Amino acid sequence: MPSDVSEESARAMKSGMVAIIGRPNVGKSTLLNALLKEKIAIVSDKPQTTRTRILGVVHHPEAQIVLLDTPGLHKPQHQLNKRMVRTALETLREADMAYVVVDATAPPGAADRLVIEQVRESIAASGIPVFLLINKVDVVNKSRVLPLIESYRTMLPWAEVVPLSALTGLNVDRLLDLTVKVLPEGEPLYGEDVVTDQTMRALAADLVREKILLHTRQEVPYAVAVEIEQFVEEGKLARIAASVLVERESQKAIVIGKHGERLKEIGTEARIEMERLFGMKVFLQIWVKVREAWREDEQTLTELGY
Ligand SMILES: Nc1nc2c(ncn2[C@@H]2O[C@H](COP(=O)(O)OP(=O)(O)O)[C@@H](O)[C@H]2O)c(=O)[nH]1
Ligand SMILES: [Mg+2]
Repeated sequence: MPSDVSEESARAMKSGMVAIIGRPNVGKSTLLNALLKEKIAIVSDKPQTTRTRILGVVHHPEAQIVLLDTPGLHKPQHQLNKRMVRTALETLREADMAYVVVDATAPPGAADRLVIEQVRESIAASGIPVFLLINKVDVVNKSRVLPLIESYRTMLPWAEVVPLSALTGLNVDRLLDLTVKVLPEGEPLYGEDVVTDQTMRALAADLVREKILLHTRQEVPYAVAVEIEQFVEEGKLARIAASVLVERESQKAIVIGKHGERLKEIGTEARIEMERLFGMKVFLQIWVKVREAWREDEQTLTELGY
């Protein structure tokens, strides 16, 4: 009997990809950041903040969990939105398991049913385990959570149902442990220092967009895209030039604000966060440009990485 077979080597490492799926604004990106304990996905109170698939790697002692945050599933109107929905559904097909995130502050509605229908179709083919995550329980009365779970319970054969708060972190570690249990055995897919596959350019562009979303309302957040024109590292300094695309002159005026005040605030907030994230000084310049109907233009969408 060899004495060097330790308990550790007897327990195989687990590894796999988890798609985070749900309607817009339920807290998918907040959850990704909470699970990673690092902010890599932008978050706002506006729907459709996330436009691309965002990968984050959790290095758990027993598993490597590759999280795939996705744009919210919705009925798409513009070409941009069609691409976003396609991205989410493709991610669901690639994954080893899925989290379906719903919002505890509202009863299941048409938008949630649309999500669950699409997940049902997808898992009929793949058979992957799906967890129902009831998010934002920090702001609802405890007595309302159980009836909510009941109303979702029969909609899909959930592998687990977890009430949680991505904002406060309630049950977030428990979710990780439950996830490890259902992931397949396998070797890690990413190196141990990898946290995300987002490039610095992509992170910079999204941070500028996040600050615009926080400072604007109505149709403006949907009509904004950010393109990094220049990203040059000079020692501990990054020189970043960003173009903000909007669809109309009136939107440009809103983003810039009176005497350029709004754009200045947006720039300062984005720069501070970039400096923290990149660990270097940032010199950020932002221009606002009008490009009519960019959301319908296939070439522009591809150039923007959507
Ligand atoms: N109270 C509360 N708010 C949350 C929670 N998770 C997310 N939010 C808020 O919900 C909004 C949408 O979050 P986001 O992560 O962008 O949602 P996504 O569109 O599903 O990715 C933001 O204002 C978040 O701060 C939570 O657990 N509790
Ligand atoms: Mg999001």
